[in-house]
Amino acid sequence: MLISDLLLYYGCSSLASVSDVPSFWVSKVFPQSNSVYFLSKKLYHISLDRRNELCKTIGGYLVELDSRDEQNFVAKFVRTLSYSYVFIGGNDIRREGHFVQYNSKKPMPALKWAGPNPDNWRNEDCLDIMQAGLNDISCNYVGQFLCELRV
Ligand SMILES: [Ca+2]
Ligand SMILES: [Ca+2]
Ligand SMILES: [Ca+2]
Repeated sequence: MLISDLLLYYGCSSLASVSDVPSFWVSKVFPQSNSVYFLSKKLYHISLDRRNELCKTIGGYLVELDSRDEQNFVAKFVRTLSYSYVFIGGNDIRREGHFVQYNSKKPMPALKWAGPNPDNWRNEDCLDIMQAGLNDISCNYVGQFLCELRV
C-alpha cells in the first residue's frame, strides 16, 4: 500500500510534497487515543526539530507517549521493525531531568525506564524507546524516529 493511500484510509490529507515524505512502517490504531504510529524505515542524522518536521509532512508529530499503555503499544510495534535507536518526542533540553513532550510541551507522565536511565550520560537530552523501557540518549545520534497521527 502506498503511503498516500494509507493516509487517505486514515483520513489524513495534509500531505506536503511527496518527495519530502520519508517511508514509514505503519502501526494499527491505538484505540485509547485513536492514534496510529509511523516508524521511519531509514536512519536519519537530523535534529529533533527536523524529525518533527518530517512527521508534519504526513500530518503528524513526533510521538508523545501519554501513558504506560501507549508506551507498551508503541514498544510492541517497534520491536520487530527497529534496527537502531528510535527517537520519540520527549526531551529534557530546556531543563535537565525535566522531560517534556516535544509538541505539547507538557511534562511527560510516569513511564517505564530501561535500567538506570535516565542517566544523562554525556549529556543525553533526547529519548529512545526500547523494549525494556525508555533511554535518554544524545539528540545528535543517528536513528529512526517515530511519528504519531490522530485518525
Ligand atoms: Ca500519544
Ligand atoms: Ca538530560
Ligand atoms: Ca541514557
